[in-house]
Amino acid sequence: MLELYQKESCPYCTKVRRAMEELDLDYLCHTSVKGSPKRELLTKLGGQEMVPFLVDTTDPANLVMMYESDDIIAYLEKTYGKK
Ligand SMILES: N[C@@H](CCC(=O)N[C@@H](CS)C(=O)NCC(=O)O)C(=O)O
Repeated sequence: MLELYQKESCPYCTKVRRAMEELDLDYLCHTSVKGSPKRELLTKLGGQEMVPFLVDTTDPANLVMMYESDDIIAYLEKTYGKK
């Protein structure tokens, strides 16, 4: 499963959401505003208090977690784009 920690007002998050829409990907969206429990969880998971943050649990043996919108989009296109 793909999980995206994001917030609506963040342009980098918008860019990632659009890419996911274009790739027709289903994902769990965690809206994580400052001070919220989801923000705390994201900081605990990734080590930085920053969105967007992607978690891909599709292969439990190879959990993928990443920040940086461009890196996230490149990963999604490479992993889930048309071959
Ligand atoms: N280079 C990063 C920039 C991400 C970024 O600046 N995110 C801002 C929100 S737009 C952020 O997380 N700021 C700290 C915060 O909201 O707590 C990317 O492309 O993903």
